[in-house]
Amino acid sequence: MALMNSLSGEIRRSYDIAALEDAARLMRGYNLVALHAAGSGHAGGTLSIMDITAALYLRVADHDPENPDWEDRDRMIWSTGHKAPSLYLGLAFAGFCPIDDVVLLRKLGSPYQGHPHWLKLEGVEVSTGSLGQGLSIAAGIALAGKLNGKTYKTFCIMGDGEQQEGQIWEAAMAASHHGLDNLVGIVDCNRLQIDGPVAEVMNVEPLEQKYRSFGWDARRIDGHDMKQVVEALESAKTHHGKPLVLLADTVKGKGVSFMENIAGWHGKSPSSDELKKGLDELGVANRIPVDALLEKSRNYQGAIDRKLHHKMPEFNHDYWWNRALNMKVKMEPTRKGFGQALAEHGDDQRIVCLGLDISGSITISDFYTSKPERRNRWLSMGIAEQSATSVAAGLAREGKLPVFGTYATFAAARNLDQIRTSI
Ligand SMILES: Cc1ncc(C[n+]2csc(CCOP(=O)(O)OP(=O)(O)O)c2C)c(N)n1
Repeated sequence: MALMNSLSGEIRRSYDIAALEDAARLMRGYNLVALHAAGSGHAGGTLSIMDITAALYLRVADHDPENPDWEDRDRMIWSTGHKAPSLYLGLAFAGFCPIDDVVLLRKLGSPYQGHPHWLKLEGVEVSTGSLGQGLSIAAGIALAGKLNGKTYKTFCIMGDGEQQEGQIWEAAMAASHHGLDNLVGIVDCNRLQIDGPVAEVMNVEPLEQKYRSFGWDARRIDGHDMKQVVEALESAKTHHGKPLVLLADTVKGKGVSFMENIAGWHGKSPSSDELKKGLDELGVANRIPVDALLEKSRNYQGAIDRKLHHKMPEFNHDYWWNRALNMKVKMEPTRKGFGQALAEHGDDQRIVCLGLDISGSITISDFYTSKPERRNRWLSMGIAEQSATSVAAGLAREGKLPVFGTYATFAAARNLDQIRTSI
């Protein structure tokens, strides 16, 4: 089935393989425009998951854009929340919201936030962004389905780097323990994360064997072969006995040659030239009203800027810090000081640095970049903040001086109990 009228059971629109391939190409194009208009966002992973998104939202999942909360709909949980633009385009192409509105990505007050917010846009099942949590939510939704005697399926979209989070494996255990054969995991195996190849940051393979040993059925597919993707997702709809995971081999940045397989395109948006080149390569430049979309985005931003301007107090003099010439100083982000201090003082053999797949951004990697002899004291921990916190506690117990860093939200809230108990 697919996109349907939940009252009459009629199919609203059906897509064959060629139509899905075409939709995915167009969705990739809109994705590039939205990322460019936002000036930030995640190009690599949104492009790698787009074929699966098109297949799921336009053909495989039973859902109804006129009735987003239809109780029998299939549920799609985006554990990998940074791929939100793909989710928005899946919803938009399915008719849940206007396609052109997705260009308001990441704008203040817009429903199309950088990470999905379930209260802002219909069709978004849950808010996500902190990696590793979606499979547990999906397990809860699947459990509720069983309790309520429903036949819907719950699909959970994850990244391969994300598999490093321990919570995934707690959820995997719970899913098989409770016999959740109404749960389908989808892993976007593009083999890259922020700090580099998944195999080097923290190897997660062999995923097939891992899921099987946790009591799941597992199947590897080519995540860009639309026929294979549709066949796998459609057979997942009738799968029984165990929870099922589809491990989809994909290419990060798929469809745009200069983005493909480049870790640096993880969290980057295209410039004007790159946008033009990308749309040409995708063959959709003439099918997307780029200028009108960018104008829409500019107008929205202009209105926000004016609104904010009116809210700001007016002063007789310009008191803003660092404006007056006699007090001008060089502005640098504080995180740079972190890296500089580590570069300067890292010769102390007790110092060990723990990387959490965000190393360049917070500059913790400056510890070793110009000092290769320190490389053995650089410990990549993957996307696993809780375990790394306790690993740091163990290192400290043995006299090391562990330095640990990631974004505050993952290193003060997520691992609070480890800090409270051991550190
Ligand atoms: C708990 C948590 N830690 C760190 C991050 C920051 N972060 C965002 S995306 C990402 C890499 C994800 O890699 P992967 O799952 O392979 O996704 P993909 O490469 O497909 O984008 C990280 C570390 C996060 N969002 N959540």
